[in-house]
Amino acid sequence: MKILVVSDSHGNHQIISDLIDRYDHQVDGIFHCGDSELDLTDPLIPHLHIVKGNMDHAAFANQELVTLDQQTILLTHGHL
Ligand SMILES: [Mn+2]
Repeated sequence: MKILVVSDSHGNHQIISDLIDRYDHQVDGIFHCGDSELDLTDPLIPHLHIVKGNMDHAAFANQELVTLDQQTILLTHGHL
């Protein structure tokens, strides 16, 4: 299993878009650990497992459990 983990992009939409363009078809999942500052309606969202950070205003979940390849991953920002 290969995953890509990113966090705290703080409104840098371009870098998340670039990561998705480059890695979406090379990894089993892209995990954003919060503070993306993306909107819920952003077209990048369907490409991500994403949670809420302390600087996010969108109603992402505070944590998410994702099972891939029989491995369970806890996705959280960590501020809670
Ligand atoms: Mn933060």
